[in-house]
Amino acid sequence: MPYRLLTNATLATMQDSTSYGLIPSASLVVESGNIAWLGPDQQLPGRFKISDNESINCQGQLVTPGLIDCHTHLVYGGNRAVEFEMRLEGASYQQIARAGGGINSTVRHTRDANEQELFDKAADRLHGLMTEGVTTVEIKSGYGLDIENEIKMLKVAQKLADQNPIRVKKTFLGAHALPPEFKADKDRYIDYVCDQMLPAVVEAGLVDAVDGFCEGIAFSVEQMEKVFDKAQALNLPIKLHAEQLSHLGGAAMAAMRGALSVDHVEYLKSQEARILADNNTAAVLLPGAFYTLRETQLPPVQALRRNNVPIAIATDLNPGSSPLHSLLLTMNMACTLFSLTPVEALAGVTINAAKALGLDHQIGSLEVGKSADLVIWGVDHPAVLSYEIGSNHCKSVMIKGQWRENNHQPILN
Ligand code: DI6
Ligand code: FE
Repeated sequence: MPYRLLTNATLATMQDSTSYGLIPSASLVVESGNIAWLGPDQQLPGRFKISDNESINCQGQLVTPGLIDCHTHLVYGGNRAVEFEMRLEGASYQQIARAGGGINSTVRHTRDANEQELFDKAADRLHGLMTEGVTTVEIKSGYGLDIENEIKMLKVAQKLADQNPIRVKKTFLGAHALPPEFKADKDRYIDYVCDQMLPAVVEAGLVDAVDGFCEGIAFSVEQMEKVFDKAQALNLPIKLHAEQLSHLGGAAMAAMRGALSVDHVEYLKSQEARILADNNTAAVLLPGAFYTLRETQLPPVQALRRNNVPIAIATDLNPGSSPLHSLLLTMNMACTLFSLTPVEALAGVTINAAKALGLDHQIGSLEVGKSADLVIWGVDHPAVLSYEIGSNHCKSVMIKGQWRENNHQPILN
């Protein structure tokens, strides 16, 4: 069977998150959608040199794993530009939320939109990410907040996956905000999430993981525990928006239950980093939300590093706290705002993002046996990806061994 062959590449293999794992003048062989061999050009085994193989000379350009945006809310109706104006006039994110705006304003617009309208807008956002070399994206529900509308959102996410050359992970975020029809009764809503919504979306086959928003303006640690009890009884992995605006202890609770990730974590205490490490829980940093909300509390990056917690970064693409549509810009922001190194930023959107989705056996690094999801970049060093602001050097993208046409098929030679 013919192979696909890349030669003369600068591979950033990202096999561990502490170095690029650079191999200059390297070859990479793709067979049946997976990486069959990689290493220095001179060591390429003779059996891969046969003439009917597709062979591409990368001319020294950088090749990385496909990028992974492991935390987005990219299916939603309307936008929150007016709230952006309100915040600039002095209102806080929490004040706007308490006055019925915020997440609930997007819930109204999402409930009003039909599936096609949601799909068309979300497809535009997704295509924007894809042009930057994103080959895997996580998409959360959480703006429907009832069975019909959460299913509508998750179906849109599924349709995006079916109609685009991208891997999509769908996360149920029913415990995102209290919808107005539940008045002030958060406990009653959590019972509805556990007893009715979650079983219904799982029955529809639309859920890969379960998330929640553990915060003063959302749900308590105890309420999230109820949701996780139910999720884990259904054998679903869990993750949590935790310690974003204040410290409630949700991150430690989720980690002790083996959560894939805890996300935001600006207010995580340094001593809690160990709990994440002990449970193999990734910390997903979201500099877009930090920036948009003009947060000043930095996540405890030193403690995360010291404890070898996998650090991922993501856009958090959403209409309220992070209208950020670029994963490359997110890498730059993670470096400048959170002092991540460019190695950590690239690991944050490859191997560690794969860990945050429970997919690191399959994607996230250039490694024999993993899916051939990769990007050819017109740069000579991987740090350029984090260093430049607003550029996009993505030249060609391969997913599951296939060149993605709208990301240009490389010229054969
Ligand atoms: N934290 C976030 O960053 C998003 N959800 C959450 O729980 C924000 C969602 C929004 O403001 O619409
Ligand atoms: Fe989020």
